[in-house]
Amino acid sequence: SNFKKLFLSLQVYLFVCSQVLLQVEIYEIEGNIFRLKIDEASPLRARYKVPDVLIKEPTTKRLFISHKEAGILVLSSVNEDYKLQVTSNPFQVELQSKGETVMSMNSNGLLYFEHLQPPPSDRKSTVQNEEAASDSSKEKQEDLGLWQEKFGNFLDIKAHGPTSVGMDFSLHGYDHVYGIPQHTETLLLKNTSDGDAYRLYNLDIFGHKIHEKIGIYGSVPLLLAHKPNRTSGIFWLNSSETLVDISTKAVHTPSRSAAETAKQRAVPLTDVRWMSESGIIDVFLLMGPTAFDTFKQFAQLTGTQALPPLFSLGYHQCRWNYEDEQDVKAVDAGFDAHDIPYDVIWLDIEHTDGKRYFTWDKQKFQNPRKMQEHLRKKKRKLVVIVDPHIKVDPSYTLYAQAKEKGYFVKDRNGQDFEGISWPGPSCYPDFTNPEVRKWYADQFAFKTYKASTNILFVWNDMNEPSVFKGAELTMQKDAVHYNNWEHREVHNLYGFYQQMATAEGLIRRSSGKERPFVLTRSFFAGSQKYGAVWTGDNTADWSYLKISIPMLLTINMAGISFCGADVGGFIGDPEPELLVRWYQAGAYQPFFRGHSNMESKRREPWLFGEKNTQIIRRAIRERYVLLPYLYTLFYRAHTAAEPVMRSLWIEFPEKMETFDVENEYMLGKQVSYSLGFDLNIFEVVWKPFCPGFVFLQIPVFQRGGTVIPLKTTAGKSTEWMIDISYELHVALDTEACAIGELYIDDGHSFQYLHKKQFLYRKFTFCKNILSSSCIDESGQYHTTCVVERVIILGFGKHPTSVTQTLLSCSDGKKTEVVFTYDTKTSVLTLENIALSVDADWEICIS
Ligand code: NBV
Repeated sequence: SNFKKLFLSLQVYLFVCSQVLLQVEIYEIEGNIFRLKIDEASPLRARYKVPDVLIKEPTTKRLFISHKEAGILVLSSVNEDYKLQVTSNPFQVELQSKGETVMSMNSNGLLYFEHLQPPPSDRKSTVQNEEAASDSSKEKQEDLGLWQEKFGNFLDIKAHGPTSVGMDFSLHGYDHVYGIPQHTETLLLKNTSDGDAYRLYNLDIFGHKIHEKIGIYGSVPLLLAHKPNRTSGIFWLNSSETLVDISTKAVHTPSRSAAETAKQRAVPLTDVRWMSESGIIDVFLLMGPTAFDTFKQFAQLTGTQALPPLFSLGYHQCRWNYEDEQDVKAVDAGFDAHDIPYDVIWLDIEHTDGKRYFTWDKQKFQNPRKMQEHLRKKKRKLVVIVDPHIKVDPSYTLYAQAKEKGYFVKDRNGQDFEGISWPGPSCYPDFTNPEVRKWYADQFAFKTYKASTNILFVWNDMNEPSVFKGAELTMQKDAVHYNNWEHREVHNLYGFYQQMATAEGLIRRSSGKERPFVLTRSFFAGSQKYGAVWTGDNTADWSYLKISIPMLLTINMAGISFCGADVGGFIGDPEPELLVRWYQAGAYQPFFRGHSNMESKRREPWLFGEKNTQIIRRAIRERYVLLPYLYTLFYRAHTAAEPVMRSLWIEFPEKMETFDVENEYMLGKQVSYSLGFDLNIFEVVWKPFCPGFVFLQIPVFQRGGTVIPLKTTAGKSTEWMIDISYELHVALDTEACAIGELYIDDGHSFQYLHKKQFLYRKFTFCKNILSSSCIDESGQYHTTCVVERVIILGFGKHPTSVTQTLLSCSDGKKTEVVFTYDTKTSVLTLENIALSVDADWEICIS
């Protein structure tokens, strides 16, 4: 009778240890997302619930009870697309979409929840009083053992005792799972039946090996599962040390059809078990059904990629270290002398006064402001490193202030936690405290950060946090943060918060006007909102170039499009061919920075002979020419959560042969990059899974059916290129059609957001007409830039005439266009056109 009773959420209570009540909450969230939360109904003290990662409290939808019987409750979404069957004994939840079981939870009975207990001493007395305990002394010792743990020489005192949580999920019909960066592993997640679980625990591992499941630098607890007709995701929102076990198997189910009676169908199934050291179980089930839907769902929860300032998509030249002002000027001049574009030169830790961040080494950088003015004139930028550790030095203002205000993370005895890092003894700001973040952000104000100017941007390194001589080279888990939370609860958030505060600081120093650029080494779910990440200290070896692709694809899947790997490899010295190949790869990756270690030989692009300089120059120039397309992709990442760099399966979700490809990927929908192809220019290649890829340059292909906007040539930096005209590459599909788009704005401010100062255009080629139209009429941005050249690839016949018409112009006059046609390659080139980028026009070919 109560069939249609409406529920906002379902709350179920479970008992663990036959004494402690757990509360289960199940929600449906707008946009095909479900949330399952499990916490103790009345814990001894609150358990940690990750704050600041979800951009807002998700909007829940109504679920209703569609079936109820002893021990079973079926909840349905309003449109009945989804059903959740909740069983009580054993507790299990099965999630169905239109009758198809997609996921089930706790089907292997691995749900566990270490409920909070009184400390052993209190408990002993309670228990003695009650005279109810078994009093074997061994048992007591084991009991105590759970309240502390030894790690090498480190003793971790667990002030609140054991607190771990875990649960298993079965993904039905799936045998391809991806995600959970960051590991130096393959794109496809491997079975961990060997006992080697994927670990999510941000660590600084210098000289890390490849093909390891230990976590490095950053963590995003998001796993995606894919099968030909569906993609699903599991987002396990927990910032403590987390392990993920994966096991894929074939399950034999009885056949349903009569014809198949004798046979059994083997259906793949992947079990994923998540285990975290503390917190609660708070998990989001992203129901897709497409990969792009899961990206949107994750972005709906954690935000989209911040739109980078255009300069930051250019090439970055870094080294540990560019020594002094003369060095900076010489390297900068070297780029001009060798006609290589670049946008940013970077300063590593040695530029500071004794590793006191926000200061300058007065000998080496006597006039940093003048140096920045010099770079500004060259239309270039500077990035400086700002690590989180703060030198213990009462005469260092930053230290003195933080000390006085009580802004440092504390040790378990309530003293400022002191670790060793580059400056020697150091303390660590507690970025989990909003007041500390505000104070930190204020340090970037021009008047506070002496000799900083608005061309200076920031790099946050060592923010796992890295603590020399610390347990696993990080902060002890029993250190204490804001609101008395132990470090173990917040560990994976430390870098996330530092980048958040830094980005906020850069926005604030410009009174909210300018977009920040902040690169971080450590990251978590949601870091995309604050800037870029890189994969850390890789090695100058071919295997690291190869692994950079699956690593970056995985980071992209986890919502962080703006990522890259050190070009050339940070540690060691690449042989020239490796360096050249790395530039060619990096030019087609979202964040493009050459970087090298202190001990590595100098590596500026012109140091390897004229031939290699020429190839590197060509790769970097190609990057600059491609920037209109890349910037448009970032706009899509920012507004529609589409990853910039995509594994092939994302674009070809039904082609099983793409599911494990990791030496090839798509840049947006239209360009594919492939490590190791060598073909002649403009040769049409027919790929088994997608006919119509047209070869552009080693080893890059344009997908048939697309229009890519490019600049006609590269300039010295992005700022030099503002007025350079555009070129469209139209690659026809088998129907002789193509589409593409172009996004433009001022490249640096928030006016695209607040004042609609943007231009969003569409190019369509159909029935031999190429037309330019507006995608978003609300865009107000104007440019004097024109489309100067159009290259149509795969045009079937020699045209007799080509005309252009400006549609916005009332007379609609047709004018002739000069063209050349190459019969051998079917390439039609239209030259000297001058059609405004911001106008509607048509080019007709007959
Ligand atoms: O600040 C020095 C380096 C930096 O160049 C590198 O990119 C970081 O990943 N940093 C690590 C600290 C020292 C590493 C040995």
